[in-house]
Amino acid sequence: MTKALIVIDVQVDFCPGGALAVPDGDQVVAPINAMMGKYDAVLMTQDWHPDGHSSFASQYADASPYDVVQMPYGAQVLWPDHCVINSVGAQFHSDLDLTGDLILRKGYRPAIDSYSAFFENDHSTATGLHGYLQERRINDLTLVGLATDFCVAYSALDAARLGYDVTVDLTACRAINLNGSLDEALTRMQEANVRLDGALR
Ligand code: VGL
Ligand code: ZN
Repeated sequence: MTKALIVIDVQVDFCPGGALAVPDGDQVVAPINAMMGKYDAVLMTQDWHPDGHSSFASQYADASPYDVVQMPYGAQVLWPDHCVINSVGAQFHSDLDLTGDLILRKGYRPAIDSYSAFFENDHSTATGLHGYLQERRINDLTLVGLATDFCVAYSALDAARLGYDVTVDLTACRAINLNGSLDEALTRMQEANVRLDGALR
């Protein structure tokens, strides 16, 4: 069994003071750094949006952040501008250990958002991560990071669907929790046989 730790979006904009701050988002950094030595591979994702990305509420005349709109690929939450390519907010948290093998950027296509590390929000445009993991014979994934109910959950659900053995370590995750999104994400992950480790924070 080859095991990877996948660290999701531990970036300045998702931490307190950031543009899309996840409550206590910075609290994941210490536990994640402490976990890294226990895996054969450590991969990180980085939310990475061009200016004017279609998931930004600022792009619509009469929309506010956290409104939900219909995109050609389905429902999409509109967010405050965040993780803009090359901005400070898109950088990893400055205390995060970057001794990893791979940084995977996602969300860089203007017309489509990408929560999952595996597929964009149309659930069919691949990021290439599955091929990377297959070629390295990695079949056991532990996911941690931000946010539990969006990018962590979408990644975990896709990974389970692709046949990986998937664990989400809740002690090293924090949630946005928008209109029940956390409960829904936890239920969907349980139904998909994603192992939920540790107590919810
Ligand atoms: C995320 C909303 C928008 C996340 C990224 O990392 O969970 N959420 N972009
Ligand atoms: Zn984003």
